Amino acid sequence: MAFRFVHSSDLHLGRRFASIPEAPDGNIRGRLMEARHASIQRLAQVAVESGAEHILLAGDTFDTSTPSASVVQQSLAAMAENANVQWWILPGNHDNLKDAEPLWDKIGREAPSNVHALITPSPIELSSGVRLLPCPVAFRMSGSDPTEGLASVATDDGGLRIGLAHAGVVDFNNRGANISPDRDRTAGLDYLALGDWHGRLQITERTHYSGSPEQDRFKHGRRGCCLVISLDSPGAPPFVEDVEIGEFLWTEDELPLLPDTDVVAALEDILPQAGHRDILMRVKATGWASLRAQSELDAAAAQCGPNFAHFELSKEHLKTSYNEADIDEIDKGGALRLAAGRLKEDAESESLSSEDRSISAGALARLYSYVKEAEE
Ligand SMILES: [Mn+2]
Repeated sequence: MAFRFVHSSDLHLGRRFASIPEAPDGNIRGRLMEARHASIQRLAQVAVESGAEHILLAGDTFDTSTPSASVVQQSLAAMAENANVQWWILPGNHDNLKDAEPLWDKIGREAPSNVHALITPSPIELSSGVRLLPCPVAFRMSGSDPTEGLASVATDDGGLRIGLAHAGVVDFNNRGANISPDRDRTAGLDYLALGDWHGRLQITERTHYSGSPEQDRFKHGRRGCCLVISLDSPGAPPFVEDVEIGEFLWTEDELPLLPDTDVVAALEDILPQAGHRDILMRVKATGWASLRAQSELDAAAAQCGPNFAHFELSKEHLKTSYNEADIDEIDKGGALRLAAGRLKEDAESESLSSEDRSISAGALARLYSYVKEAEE
């Protein structure tokens, strides 16, 4: 019978999401933290539904080396709820053995019987003929490949060998301590479960990053998932199933504009159909738009933004196309018109630096919107 387990990583329990601005009456940071905690229950549910008894967490289960007592205790209590599921927790770089020593001591003392901290690199028999080979991160910036010793870890009986480690393979973070991309082969592993990279990523047939079950940045473009791995027999290729369990979608979408684009319709076109409350969306406007179109776009963004968990419109890469009609709308004559004309000249000037040009362009766009607002 196949040996089946769940692979996840980078839960970052207790992360505070300080980079997400809190809405005045909102609680988005609280909801994001809560979703991280809830991923424990979701992982257990996937394990139960797929008939897996073991969940391997490939590092960074906790966001810091000193999580609060309530983050730790509530996490352990959530793991204890499904007594038939065994949790195997690997120290990662955020919660490495050295910096997080009190954390691992606490887990050692207080963990329920189905939660196991992998604080030594000794092989563990998960099931008859199935060995887990953990590579705990000893300290941050260790400078060496944490899986280096795996080839020499003998498991004499010719059973399954499952590696568990936390580091980059390609040089994600320039840490100079990356896992050799052929480690699965050189260490005779049936599967190598990795953490560190927060998006889902396959390295080889046998080497995978599950990614974080809840995303925390805009670059991955899909909800977080976990992996259900089935190993039929030693040497046979693993069967890997992605199970999407993330509550929040983080998405960055480009909004390409031309001077004649209907910006409101173009924005509506790229908005997701439903579920806005659980979506963090960043819209990156590019191309060209008139002052009028930019002001309409701002108004449309202000209108739809509150539907979302978080919404931001970036116009950093949007250039302004000027026409006399827009400048006329500011004023047909007088001081305002003079100021507008001067800003337009500077915004288009070849002799000014691009920074000065964009300051003038921004000021002109703001002047235009103030005038439009005052008219309303
Ligand atoms: Mn991480």
